[in-house]
Amino acid sequence: MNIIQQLRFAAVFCCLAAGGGCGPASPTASGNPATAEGTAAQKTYQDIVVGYAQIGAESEWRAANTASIKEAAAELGVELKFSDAQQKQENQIRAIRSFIVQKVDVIGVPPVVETGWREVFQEAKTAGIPIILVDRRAAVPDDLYVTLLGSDFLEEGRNAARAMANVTGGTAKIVELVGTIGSAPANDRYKGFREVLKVHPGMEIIDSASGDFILAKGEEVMETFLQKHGREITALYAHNDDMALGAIKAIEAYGLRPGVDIKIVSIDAARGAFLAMIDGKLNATIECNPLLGPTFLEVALKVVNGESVPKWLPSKEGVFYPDNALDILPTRKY
Ligand code: GYE
Repeated sequence: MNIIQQLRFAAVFCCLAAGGGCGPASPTASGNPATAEGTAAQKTYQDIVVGYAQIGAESEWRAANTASIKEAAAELGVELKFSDAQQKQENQIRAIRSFIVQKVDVIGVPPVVETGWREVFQEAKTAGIPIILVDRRAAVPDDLYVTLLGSDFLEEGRNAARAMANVTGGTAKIVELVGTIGSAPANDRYKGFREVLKVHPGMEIIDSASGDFILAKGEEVMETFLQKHGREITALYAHNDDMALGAIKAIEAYGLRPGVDIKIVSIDAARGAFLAMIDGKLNATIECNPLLGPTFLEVALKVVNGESVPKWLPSKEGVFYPDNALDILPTRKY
């Protein structure tokens, strides 16, 4: 985390600890009835019903995110309506509409792609149900969602390029496995990486294609890269760990050594990445925290109770290398 992020994180944390009220930059939660202070009964976790329109189960990250939401709800006694859209935006939209019909108090959604949400978010707003964006951003006007909880994907992309410079010594012919096309993390991880590449003229991206954040697709696309470019490839940047793990299989099948002949940097820092680093097959992973359940529900309750929350609650993230992967693995929660 750079200093600006640290300050921002500290500010957000203090703000939350102080119970919201973060000044003019922090709009009041939309969608809940205005209540005169002291007159309305404050709701508790047991009083609220929350809908979560999950994307699917494409990765270890996503599985950890789902578990975090479900576990936090069970622990706090929140009634959770959970839906799995199997990677399809139309299913997420359908789930949101069904939550509206069921009159839930708050809806959480990680938008699978950035665009195409305006209409359904407006429907939620009209019904007085606040939307909390969890994990991924949506391209909608600010008044259509209360807050975004999640990572700085641009910074993750920059950190991936910095890590790539570290592990390659600044000279590399890179292939890139992009995440889901049109998703906020794929867009930003693509852009952030290229920003930092500008100061490393010895590092060049020679090919880039989507593996949709899925292990099997990462393997498939890496096979194609190898058929096309063979031994010219000296490095791989994967937008998530699962695609890197799939690519590792393809590299081995091709007869090259992942982590040695082809240096690999990926994003998420899930346990599978730590195991690959311990095996010497992955050279770095950039952390992206999926354990958003407790904060999501804390914010949901605040919003229901009419408290203001910051427009973005960024996660705190690190960068990991193989040298201490073995020591760190037992402390990893996902
Ligand atoms: O990196 C990837 C997952 O949106 C941050 O989605 C998330 C990404 C994560 O499938 O593994």
